[in-house]
Amino acid sequence: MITSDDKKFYDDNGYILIKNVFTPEEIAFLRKRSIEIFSSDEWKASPHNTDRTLADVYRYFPDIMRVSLTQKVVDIIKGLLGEDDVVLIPETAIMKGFYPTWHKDSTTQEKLGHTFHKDPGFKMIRTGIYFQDNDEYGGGLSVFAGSHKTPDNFMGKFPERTLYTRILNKIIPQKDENSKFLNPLKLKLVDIPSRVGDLVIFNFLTAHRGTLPKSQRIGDVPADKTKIAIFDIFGVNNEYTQQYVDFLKTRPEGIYGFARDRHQSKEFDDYTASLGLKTI
Ligand SMILES: O=C(O)CCC(=O)C(=O)O
Repeated sequence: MITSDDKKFYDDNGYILIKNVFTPEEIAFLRKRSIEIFSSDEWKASPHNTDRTLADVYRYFPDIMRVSLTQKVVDIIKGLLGEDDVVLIPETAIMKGFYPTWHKDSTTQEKLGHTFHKDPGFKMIRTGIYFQDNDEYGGGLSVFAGSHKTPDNFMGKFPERTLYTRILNKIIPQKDENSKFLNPLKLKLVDIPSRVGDLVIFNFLTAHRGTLPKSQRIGDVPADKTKIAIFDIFGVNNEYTQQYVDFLKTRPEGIYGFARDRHQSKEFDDYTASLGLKTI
């Protein structure tokens, strides 16, 4: 399913868009079900969730797992990693209304002094299934192509988006691509043009952000376009992936409580094993 051209594109650019991995009906189900969970008390199934973020989703919501985590997805990941012995990291999350700013997924650990992700043996990959198109309202992912091979330039203090910077940006548009701070090596900024049904895949070390609405005002996004997505992380079954999972357990943020306090689910264990995935 993954061709050598796909793998080369992913290895060179640090991301890839795989079209039509899911049917529109499957994504409609995931969107409707997520809204139902967030707008009822169901999100409280885990004490570590919030009404905008569900963590360790599959152990609590196997109906979601059976739609978003399929053999097709696992085969794509194994093809891109070039390995059959792959671990599903216990960090599956559904997020609603989130537009995180530029970062690498290794930025936090690097700020805390970890370096294991710099070893060539560190091979982790992230998937995003977006429950809406990436259009004028955002709803998908933006990346700096090739940034998985460059040093992390987000280690310093990040300039905040304030009313002043937004007004300035309206008068003299400052493109992120041209920012010396965000893009010192002048890499290509790609708003990945994902549509409902597509699978967005990016290297754990790729600089990325949630694509902003074109108006730059998140408040302008209509309710039926609210950004909702599910993210998974996979790693080659080796010591570096284990070190990442150990690091997760040390994260102080409330949402990371799931990593220390694992919910048990035989359905999850059996299902992931049937897909040929390891879990830690
Ligand atoms: O919200 C997105 O589109 C990207 C998510 C993200 O950047 C993250 O969770 O690290």
